[in-house]
Amino acid sequence: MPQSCILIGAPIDSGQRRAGCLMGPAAYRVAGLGATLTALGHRVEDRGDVALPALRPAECGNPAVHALPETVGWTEALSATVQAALSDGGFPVVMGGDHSLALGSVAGAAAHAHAAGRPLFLLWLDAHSDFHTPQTTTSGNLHGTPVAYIAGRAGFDAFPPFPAPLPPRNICLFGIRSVDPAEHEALLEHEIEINDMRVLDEFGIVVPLRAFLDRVEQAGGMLHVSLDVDFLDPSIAPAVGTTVPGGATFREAHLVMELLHESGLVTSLDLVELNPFLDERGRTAKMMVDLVGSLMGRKVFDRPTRSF
Ligand code: 4U7
Ligand code: MN
Ligand code: MN
Ligand code: MN
Repeated sequence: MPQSCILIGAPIDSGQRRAGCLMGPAAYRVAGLGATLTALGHRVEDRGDVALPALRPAECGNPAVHALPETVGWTEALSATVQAALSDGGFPVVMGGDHSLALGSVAGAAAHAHAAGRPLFLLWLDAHSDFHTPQTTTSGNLHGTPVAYIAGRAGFDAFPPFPAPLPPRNICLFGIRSVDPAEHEALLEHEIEINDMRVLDEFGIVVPLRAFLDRVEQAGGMLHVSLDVDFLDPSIAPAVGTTVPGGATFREAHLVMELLHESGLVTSLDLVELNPFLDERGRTAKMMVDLVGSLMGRKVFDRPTRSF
């Protein structure tokens, strides 16, 4: 089904300390994200880059935390932009920017879903669990915190209250292989679905992903997908600051996207953590654009008479 894709540039790099993620939106445009979607039959509207509002002082009690006022500002701005795109009947594609942008993008999706009376589900494709609070992070990098905010954990007083926090059961972490001790302890207390690489090695991509998608469908849910470049193995996606070996292969990643497309359930998308300064001749940006192509309907072979 053709969608009205709304591209939203989020040139955010306040969620971590390595410069470069702010070039992400430009790299996605250069790599042909819009043309890829148009070629698949979708309408595409590029709303340009979100602007950072005037900053207010902010405090969270942890002196290690980096750039809190900026990240709060981006959260407010992006939340409003994503909510508006959904209200316009669009399919928001947020071009990051580091993963702190998901504090805002998922807040916007949650506000929309709440107003529409539908439950929101979250698929988090990442090497990391991103389940720190501003108090537990030792790096101080807020790109490691969005899942905790979305799940309604305490400690985000500096941020706008998360609209309708997601029940942990509505959150699925997929591909993780780096979890800090404080995150691990907190995850044990929440019923978040955790498909770490150990699980995916044993069962493959299909069984755990279909099981989650079945739950989304049965609940009549909306589904936000947050794709961190480091979900992918660094050998196929080097342009990221936080590489972790043992990530998803080329075909595993495309299969995730193909299954998501066939489900027809995805309602919004983040592309995060691309650092074009670390790329090799644009290959990571192109890889990400190709994955969006699979998510939005590109097929290896289009079978007219049979669906999977
Ligand atoms: B990303 C980390 F310590 N957990 O808190 C931290 F390992 O958005 C990494 O998934 C966070 O890339 C990674 O800094 C955040 C670290
Ligand atoms: Mn992440
Ligand atoms: Mn990550
Ligand atoms: Mn990262």
